[in-house]
Amino acid sequence: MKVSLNGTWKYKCDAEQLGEHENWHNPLFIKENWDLLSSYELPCCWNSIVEDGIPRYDRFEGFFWFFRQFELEPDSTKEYYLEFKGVNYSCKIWVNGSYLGDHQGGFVPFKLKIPQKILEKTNYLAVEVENIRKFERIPAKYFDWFNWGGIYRDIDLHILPKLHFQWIQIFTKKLGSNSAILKIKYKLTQKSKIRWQIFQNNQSIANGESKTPTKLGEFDVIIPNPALWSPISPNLYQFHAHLQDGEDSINERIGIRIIEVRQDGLYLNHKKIRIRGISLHEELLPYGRTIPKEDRLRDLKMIKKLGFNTLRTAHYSHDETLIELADELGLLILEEIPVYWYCDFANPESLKSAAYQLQSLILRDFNHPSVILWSVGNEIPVEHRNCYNFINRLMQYARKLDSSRIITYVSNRMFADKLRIKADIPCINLYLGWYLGSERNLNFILDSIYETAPNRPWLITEFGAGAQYKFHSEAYEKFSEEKQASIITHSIETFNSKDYIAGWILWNYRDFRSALRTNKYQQGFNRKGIFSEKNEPKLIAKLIPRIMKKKVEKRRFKFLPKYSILLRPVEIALFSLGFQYLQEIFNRTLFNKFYRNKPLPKE
Ligand code: GCB
Repeated sequence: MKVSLNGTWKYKCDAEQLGEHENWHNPLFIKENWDLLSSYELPCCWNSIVEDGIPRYDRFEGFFWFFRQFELEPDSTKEYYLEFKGVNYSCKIWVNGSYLGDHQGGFVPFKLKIPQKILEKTNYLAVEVENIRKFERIPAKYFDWFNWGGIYRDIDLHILPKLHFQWIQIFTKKLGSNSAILKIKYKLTQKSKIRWQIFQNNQSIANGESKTPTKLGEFDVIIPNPALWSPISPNLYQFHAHLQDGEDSINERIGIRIIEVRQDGLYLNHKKIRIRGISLHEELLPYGRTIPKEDRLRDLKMIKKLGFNTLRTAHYSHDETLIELADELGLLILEEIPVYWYCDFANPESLKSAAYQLQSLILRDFNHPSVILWSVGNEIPVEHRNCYNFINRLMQYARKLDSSRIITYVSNRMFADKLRIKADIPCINLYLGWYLGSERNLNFILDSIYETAPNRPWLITEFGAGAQYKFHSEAYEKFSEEKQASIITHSIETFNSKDYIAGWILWNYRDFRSALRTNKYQQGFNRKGIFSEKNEPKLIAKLIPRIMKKKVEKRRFKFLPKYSILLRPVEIALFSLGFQYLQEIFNRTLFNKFYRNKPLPKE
């Protein structure tokens, strides 16, 4: 049984970090202060809390406490777990004054067991949350998105029999011309037999049971004439299993589909597919990350309507609701963990944290047919040995956890990246025309980069340009809608002219908040959205359906790009001499101006 703990909570900002010292987790403190504490509906980002008309914690980074009371009839035959689906970044949890544990990592769900002996009829839950950016964290200190804080995804209490399912993983192992083989793996808390059934449109189409009781089990199921899942026909099935020696059961929605990288491209269900994608940050004002389901649905419907077939959930996992909607609507999803720019790659604790986040994400989303790719890093300095090893180990780990999806990372090194040959598909971010050179050079540059990992399909994981909504310029000034439209149009046409490009992903769907973006057009927002932060379409949003459909001639430079390898030392020198250092100073200055470690004073 699952009981939602969403709803009205009490909260207290702890800018001075007094909470632990003054035992705010103690039920005595909570009871005594109950009427004095402010209330708010959780989940939410604390940045969105409005007090007397003022968003006092809008740019606050620091410590915050949340308190809730819940009632139950403790039952000694049951186990009790608290589940938090997203708390940024780190938290400590107490029930009735007893410490349950902590969690690090702002974008993955976690569960903590509540020992039976500490439960009472009326229980007091205290959660200390902290979102200070630190070099050893994942993401580290500087990133190009807003550092929302709080308990911003659902909170549930699970009341389970001692014998229950821990997880179940289902994937398409083989797809023949008129049948599919599904592989099903599961883990229980104790040995039991299971009985299972698969439904298609509420009709049972297969069933069975295990022969011997086990804790870890796996079996194959053959599905004749399967209705496959794809963006064009997102067919779904229902998998149901229950324990023969207990009461617990599990229901998973699945899709039958296979994704493969072949030498000449990406194949979905043995048919070549071209990725036409767009990225999205999990942010919508005024909600921050706690976006209502209807708004997520509206975004995805618009993305499909414009002609995209893929969404990159940049740069961390979004709420699982979004993935469920993508399963239903038919959108391919590229997921990633927030290993981003300069992390503490030499620190084993950072690697542990990244690996933990990867494992949790894979476990959470394993059964979603829309998810086809795991990326373990974005724009990281792979030319450094520590980073190379870090990313390589994460890719190996991801392969061990999931052999049914594409494993990769995203690079912005044109020539200096020697690791990309080990990724299932090389991915590159390229901002020609915006940060570097002109989009007119893309044709040649692309063919040159391709030579660093030839004879394989490539993904262009980012490209784009910024524009302020309603800023028009006949002279194509930077940040005008015209300039943005022109760079993006030319880029898409060039990508479509290359056989080796399996697809491209435009940066970004909607303008999003970022401490790094402070010029007069940006004003705290990265403006590379094709929609403004208020969902107003820019010029490019109107043009995109036409650009996608336009037929382009195939083009290729043959001879010169072969020598592109000679540019490797130049790029390495650029990145290692000074660039990283300058970027660090630049970021630090902007971040220090942007975030506050105190709430705004009361009027
Ligand atoms: C990138 C990053 C992305 C940034 C984007 C930009 O390459 O991956 O996080 O927001 O560029 O706008 O510069």
